[in-house]
Amino acid sequence: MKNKTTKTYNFLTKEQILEIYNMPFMDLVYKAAAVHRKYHDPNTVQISTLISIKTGGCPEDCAYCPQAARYHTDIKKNNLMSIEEVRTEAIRAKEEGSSRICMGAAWRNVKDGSEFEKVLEMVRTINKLDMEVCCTLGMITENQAKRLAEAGLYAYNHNLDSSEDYYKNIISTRAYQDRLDTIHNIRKTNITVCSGGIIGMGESAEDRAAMLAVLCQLQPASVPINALVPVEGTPMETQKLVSIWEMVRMISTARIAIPETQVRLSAGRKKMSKEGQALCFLAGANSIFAGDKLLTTPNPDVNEDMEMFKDLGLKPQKPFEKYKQPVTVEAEDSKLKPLGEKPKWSRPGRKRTGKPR
Ligand code: SAM
Ligand code: DTB
Ligand code: SF4
Repeated sequence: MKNKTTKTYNFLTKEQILEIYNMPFMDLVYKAAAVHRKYHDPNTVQISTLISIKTGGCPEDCAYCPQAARYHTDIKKNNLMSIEEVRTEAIRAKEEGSSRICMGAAWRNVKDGSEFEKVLEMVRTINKLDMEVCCTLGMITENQAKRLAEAGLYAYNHNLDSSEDYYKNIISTRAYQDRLDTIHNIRKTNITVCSGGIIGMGESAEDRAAMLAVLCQLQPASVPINALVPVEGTPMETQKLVSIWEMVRMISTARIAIPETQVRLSAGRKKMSKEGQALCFLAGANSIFAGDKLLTTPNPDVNEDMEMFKDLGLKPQKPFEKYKQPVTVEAEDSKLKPLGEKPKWSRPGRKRTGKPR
């Protein structure tokens, strides 16, 4: 059991990471598997469950995202769920073997007010179920991060998604620095950082290596690797699916570059064979999202996942194996108040260059 400590890490450069990424496939997987075994139990995989607590209608223009209001996608929009609905879904997920709940909201940033108070109560509710609680709510201030920590939040997910260079091609309503600023705010608390990206958006291997180099500096406790799910109506609807070989390369490279992190085999599993996923686990992926839906897109059937776990002899990870469970402070005992800040997150407004490269 670790506390958040200061440690010396071996930070790799983009060039070193690219060299790893381009190793002969067999050498790469062998090396990654060896690193994985040194730092983790290779037969244990964490099962997390996503709950989309507020779906669609997002003001951002992330080119991959079906929840951006400006794209015409076929998703069912929803206002913020009730605390009771979230509790029921979390209990069901726990019964199905999940040890972590990740609540996602289609927000650009968190605003102080009744909706945020409700999210804080959702965090308290799930922490009391003895499950790891993660939130992904967009950009947050230091005070909001502290309030989430006080409520018992275990992790905050905020992806870099790509390299700083390529970011401008996929999002124009915020800058890379905004992402780093939010991560910086989270790191001022005991909340663990979950940050990763998407491959298959037209980025180069150099972009993938550059993103991993930034993550290597940040040393997040968890790194999700998503394969783009091209959704009809988004600017990325015609992107070719990323090959399993690229996915395994990315997972292997993340495992070698950031040995202690949980590497999450995230979006894209629906199109992967079980053999392909087994290669990902061998290469160091030790977490998946289970449940028939991610946030809005389909995910493999839970029974099929359980069958795969049985075939591979994988066991679900218990909660709080890596970091200890936070203590929840009840709303009435809280020392922290909303500050009603209006932070100046940037709007670079750069025009995306049409089709992603
Ligand atoms: N609004 C918040 C934000 O952007 O941080 C939280 C929700 S957002 C949907 C969480 C993450 O889902 C994104 O950062 C992105 O990595 C991933 N994601 C969204 N759409 C995706 C898609 N079509 N394929 C793969 N990953 C996707
Ligand atoms: C992450 O990196 N992937 C998850 C979680 N963090 C929030 C979300 C994937 C979303 C895929 C598209 C969708 O279902 O809407
Ligand atoms: Fe989707 Fe999050 Fe971007 Fe909004 S900020 S469009 S929810 S990825």
